[in-house]
Amino acid sequence: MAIYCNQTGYLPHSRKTAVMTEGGHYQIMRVPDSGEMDRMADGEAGTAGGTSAQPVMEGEARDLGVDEASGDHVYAADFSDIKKAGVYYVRNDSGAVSHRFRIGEDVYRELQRDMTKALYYQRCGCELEKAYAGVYTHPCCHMGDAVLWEDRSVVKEVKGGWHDAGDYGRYISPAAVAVAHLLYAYDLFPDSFKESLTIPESGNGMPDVLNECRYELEWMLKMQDEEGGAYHKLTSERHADFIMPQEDLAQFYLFPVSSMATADYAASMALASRVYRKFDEAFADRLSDAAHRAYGWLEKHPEYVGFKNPESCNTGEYDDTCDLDERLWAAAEMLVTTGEKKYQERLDALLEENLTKTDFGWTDVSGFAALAILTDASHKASADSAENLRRAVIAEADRLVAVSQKSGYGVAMEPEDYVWGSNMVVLNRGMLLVLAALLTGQNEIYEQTALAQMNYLLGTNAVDYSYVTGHGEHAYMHPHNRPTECDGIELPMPGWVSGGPFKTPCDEVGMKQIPAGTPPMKCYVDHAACYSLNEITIYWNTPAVFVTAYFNQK
Ligand code: 9MR
Ligand code: ZN
Repeated sequence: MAIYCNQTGYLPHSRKTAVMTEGGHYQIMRVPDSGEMDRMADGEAGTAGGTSAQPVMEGEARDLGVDEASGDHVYAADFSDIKKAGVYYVRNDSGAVSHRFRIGEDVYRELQRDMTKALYYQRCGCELEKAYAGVYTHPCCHMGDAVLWEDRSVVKEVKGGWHDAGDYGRYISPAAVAVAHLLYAYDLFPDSFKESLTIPESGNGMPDVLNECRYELEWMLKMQDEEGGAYHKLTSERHADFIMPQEDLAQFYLFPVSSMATADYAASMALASRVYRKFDEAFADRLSDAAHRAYGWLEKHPEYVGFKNPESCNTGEYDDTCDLDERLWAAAEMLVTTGEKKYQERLDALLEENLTKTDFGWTDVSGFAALAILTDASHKASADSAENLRRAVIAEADRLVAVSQKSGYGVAMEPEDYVWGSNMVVLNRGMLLVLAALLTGQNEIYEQTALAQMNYLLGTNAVDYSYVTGHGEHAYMHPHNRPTECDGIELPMPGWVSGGPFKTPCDEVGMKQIPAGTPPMKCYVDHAACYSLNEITIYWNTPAVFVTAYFNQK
């Protein structure tokens, strides 16, 4: 018997349910805060039970039937009516208790901050100093020049950027997508980004989320070739062993330009030029110039230029079979940034293709085109194109609401959606629901369903884990992340989203520990060797920042 809840907490006006694997009677217990405890000790609280938790609500669990993705028969303990800020837990008649959680307006604030600050720890090519990194310091890493994979006589200085994940590679499409999640979040919800992240640039007049993104963007600016194409990636030939980044002295290579990377590059650079313009004209001009040159490359290369790892190379491939969604995003961003007719025509033409229009991941970026066009205050797209995108967003949001309602855990995931990095799917769906809420005057069902995705991420799931380090009584502890494994510090850096369950794990430990036939939602192990279940990446954190930033505005 178990009771699962969002171990971080619930906003006062949100729908709140814990999921139980047994039916019957439940009670919601409120833990007195320290001020109340002091008053009780002074005898002011009368004889109401000393300093222990008090039941504040009770009810009969609702039978939800069998949840397909977990195989569990589950029951809901609803406590939506509790709005008073405080610390609570759920218990039932068999004596089972949930982890503690908070109710409060600010439950997602520290979470958003930590998930954003996490990117600072990925900085490459600089020292992480104690003043900013606390115990997670390390000297400069990856300081050497890179050479072109295809012509070793060409040497380039391409230091900087964020390590992509638990490995030390840096890849353009994932970088573009991560930066985009953050820049759109800042652009739409600026009030949620007022807090300092305590990074070297803090206090310079620019919001810290933009300071942090600039670290990545400055590196991206170096990743463009003379013709405007973006190198697909910058990595060593093989993944480093489990060593600290400063110990990784392998040669890094620039791998060939791909159309996918170049289109993502054009789109994210155009977006960045818009967002940074009011803070730094010169930087915005550099970004805009890079976007235009990348777009020029796309026009010169209308055909798909893919990327495959050379035989000897085992670092991330980030390949794709279609670049039309990337080209769609690029056209949309160039249109919103410049207002030029030629981008409008290109966008109209690409929207005739059979594309999804609602994804925010590294393989399918079509949702960013919708986001850019539908939140453009000056309505530069044709009315038909905007309507086409809007319809796609609302239809997908409605589908996700239905999937979420069917799930016993409230997550908008079908059993087959538990792929490598399933938490990215969960969070990208959270983003889509937020976009739908934005387009419909904060439609409550979209907002509540977006929050349900956060509930799942933070503990309302069949393995009882909060998938964010440092957040929740039972947060996962062993991310597949080289520095975390090597730094000798027990606690991982806070604020890292795990990739999460994967129905067909492909790392050795995961394959060994997860019996065949395990339901998809339970295909998870909190083990540092599980790169297909428990890695971290920049682009699994950033959609969570987007979703929490929406809810932190209020
Ligand atoms: O996140 C990527 C996932 O969607 C793919 O299925 C997987 C296999 O191609 O690769 C993941 O990306 C990894 C990348 O290749 C290298 N850095 C770590 C990434 C996360 O595991
Ligand atoms: Zn590095």
